[in-house]
Amino acid sequence: MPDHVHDDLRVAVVGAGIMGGDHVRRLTHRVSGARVVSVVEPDADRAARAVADAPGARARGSLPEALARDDVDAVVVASPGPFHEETLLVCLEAGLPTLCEKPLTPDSHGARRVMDAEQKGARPLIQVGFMRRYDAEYRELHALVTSGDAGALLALHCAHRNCSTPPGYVESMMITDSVVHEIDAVAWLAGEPVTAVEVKKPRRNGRAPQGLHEPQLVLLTTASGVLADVEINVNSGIGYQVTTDAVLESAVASIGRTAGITQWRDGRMVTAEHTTYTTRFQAAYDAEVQQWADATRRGVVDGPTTWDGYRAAAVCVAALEAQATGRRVEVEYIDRPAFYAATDGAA
Ligand code: ISE
Repeated sequence: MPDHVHDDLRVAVVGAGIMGGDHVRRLTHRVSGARVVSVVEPDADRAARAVADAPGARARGSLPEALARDDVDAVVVASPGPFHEETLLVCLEAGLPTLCEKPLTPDSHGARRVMDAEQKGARPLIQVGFMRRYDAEYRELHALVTSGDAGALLALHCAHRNCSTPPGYVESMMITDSVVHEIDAVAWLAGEPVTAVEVKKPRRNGRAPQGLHEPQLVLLTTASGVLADVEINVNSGIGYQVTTDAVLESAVASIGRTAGITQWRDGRMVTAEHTTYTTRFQAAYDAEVQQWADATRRGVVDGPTTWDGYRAAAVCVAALEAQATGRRVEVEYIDRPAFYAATDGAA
């Protein structure tokens, strides 16, 4: 793609499940300066539903088939995490800017292979979909912490609650698919890496599917000692809630109470609550994808990079060990290659 794209960015979307389908609609109806030309999805019904939402888009059997048409400027990857590495290597080989949903890869070895391939090019091409950095309240909290107005950040209490898990969701995904959001957000808010992880398992919720011991408490410690406790509770049955209470030296700040209108009726007070991430974070996803499309047309990546994806994957490796053993595990990182700017404050 030329460094400056003047017409619409022509996007291939890989994966048309919940998130991919959502991105196709977003790119078609809410993002300016971009349009979907190809949808790559093995499930024919999903592919048909996605292209029906995007006039002019076609379903393709594979990414190489889509790229062979020579009409793709950029790629959005929204397939399951274990398939990301293979897809990203194809995108990098073709020199295409790519927005990859989290996790970049489920483990840090895969993330390193992607970094190695990316560094063969002239500049970073991949942005990782850590969309919480684009949520208005997360940004306000980030601004409060970085301003220093309320003193240093000391601790974070995070709750991450889903209604229920989809088929195929296994215990490791509590870390690699769900808490990976907090893993990035905590490092971003604290402005420094997570250095150690512990996982505590309270009494098991009998409603959880077989094989899932949950909820769990994931304790993340950062380089200067900020401690974040994350309640991961993915079969809570209560709705979709992501909240953070931040303890600073001279303030406590609370974000994520996003419920809708309150009604008083039949002797009860009822407040609507989100039930899924696509509505809870819709505005954040819209802002993320618009900003990505704008930056891509200017020939830059201005959001979380492969380095942030690698760093989150390294914490996931430690967290999986902590989850399996009950021990506190230190996180091991390679040094940041000069190719990647520090993006703790990016987005
Ligand atoms: C899902 O993949 C997401 O990214 C959601 O934000 C998260 O809440 C959920 O637990 C994940 O499975």
